[in-house]
Amino acid sequence: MLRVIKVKLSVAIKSLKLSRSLELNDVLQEEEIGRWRRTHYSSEINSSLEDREVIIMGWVSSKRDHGNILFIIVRDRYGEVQVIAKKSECSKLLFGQMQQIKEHTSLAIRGTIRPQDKAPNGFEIIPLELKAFSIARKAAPFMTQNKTPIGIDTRLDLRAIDLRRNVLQSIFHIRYTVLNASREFLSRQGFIEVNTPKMIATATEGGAALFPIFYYDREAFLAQSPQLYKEQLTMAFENVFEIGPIFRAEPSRTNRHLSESISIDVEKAFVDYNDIMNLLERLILHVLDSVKEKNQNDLANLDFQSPNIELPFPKYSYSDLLEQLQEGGERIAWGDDLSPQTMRNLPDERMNGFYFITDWPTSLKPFYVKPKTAPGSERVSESFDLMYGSLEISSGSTRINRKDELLERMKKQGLNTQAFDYHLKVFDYGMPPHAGFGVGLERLMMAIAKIDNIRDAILYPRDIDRLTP
Ligand code: AMO
Repeated sequence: MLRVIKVKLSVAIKSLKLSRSLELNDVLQEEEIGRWRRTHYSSEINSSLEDREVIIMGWVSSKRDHGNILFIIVRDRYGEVQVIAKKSECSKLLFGQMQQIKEHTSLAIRGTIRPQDKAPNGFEIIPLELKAFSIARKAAPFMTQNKTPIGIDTRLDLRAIDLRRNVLQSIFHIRYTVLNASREFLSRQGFIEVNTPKMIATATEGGAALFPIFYYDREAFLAQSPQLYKEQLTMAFENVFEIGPIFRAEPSRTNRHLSESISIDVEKAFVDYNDIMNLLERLILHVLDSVKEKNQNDLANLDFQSPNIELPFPKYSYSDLLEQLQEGGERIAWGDDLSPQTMRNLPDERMNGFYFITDWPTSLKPFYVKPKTAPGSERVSESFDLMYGSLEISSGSTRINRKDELLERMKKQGLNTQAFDYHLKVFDYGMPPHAGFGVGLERLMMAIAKIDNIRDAILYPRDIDRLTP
């Protein structure tokens, strides 16, 4: 009891001392931006600005208090800058305000530039005036600098703050390059970008993984892929691509599945799956080259060398891989799917890079995938998966372009063909031979930026347990 009273008394004395040393208007207050504007980003602070006055804006990413000297690191979108406040150099008011700043506070600092070898960029700011826009109310459960912080769920609960971390900044800068490079490559190859409906009437990739929604008085679904629309669009535009969301009601909790993901979907007329594998590997090469060119610092931040690749990628047929696996002791039969666990047992060193698995059993592929046409070979399809180690990055195929064949395949898979009337009817008007693929953007990011959990390759992941933030 006595101890409790002592502690309470010392807290009261401390706060009395603090309130005495801080006059009322010394207390750090939140202010409006008013007429203040940033004059320089952190990355723009260099020797040409020595002794000049600047205004920087950003967030406090760390603070060190040595009594008479305070070091504050301010982060903006391009990096960090050090602000140093010495009691002997600052007004009493400013030093007092600087003392009260907490990590994550958003603020502006007006100050002069001075060289400092130990500071980021070799310069630091001597503050003259401070404006706090939004004072951090709490200490965040993780630091901006941490590379391997606490559990992913705690981070995801405060995702916008988590995204200030250097590692994630780098991942999403790389992702932006991947998106731009994909658009650039496909546009140059004569593809046009399209946007297809995301509220749809029928499943495309098998019924199990659908999200049903209310569509006025009818049932509808969130699109599992733009598959049928991109195929139809080859009738009008020949070469199309779409970068958009796909929705999969995945019941499993894995590090490689999301309920909402972004796919890079491509469809091309008058070609088959061999041409499309060639296009896909050139797309991957262009994306990797762009990342190496534009994101050197980000890759260094992630401590990762992007894979060096050579074209063409190795191709292994499903049947050959199966044989290898069986020889290695796997109990697996022709027609079984190749799970990531099974794939990890492949003896081949080459499996550590990109490679194709081709010619899958027709029974394992969706109804639109074209079986081989040589007599007796229909149980094998003109299809492929692009793999990176044991991770599937993309799948694609030649598609069926004749209505009667498509109807037959749908019936074999037990689909209600009437529900697909809207799709089947266009096949009466000259559907060209065509082929295409879909790349999972987040899966590709896992390969390019060595991300272990797919949730870190997307800003706000959706999975069976998470619908917020
Ligand atoms: P598939 O169903 O294989 O094929 O999907 C294509 C690619 O999308 C990614 N992907 C996923 N990524 C994260 N979480 C998921 N739940 C998820 N599901 C799929 C994978 C996968 O390789 N219409 C065909 C493509 C085509 O033939 O054009 C399709 O959707 O990287």
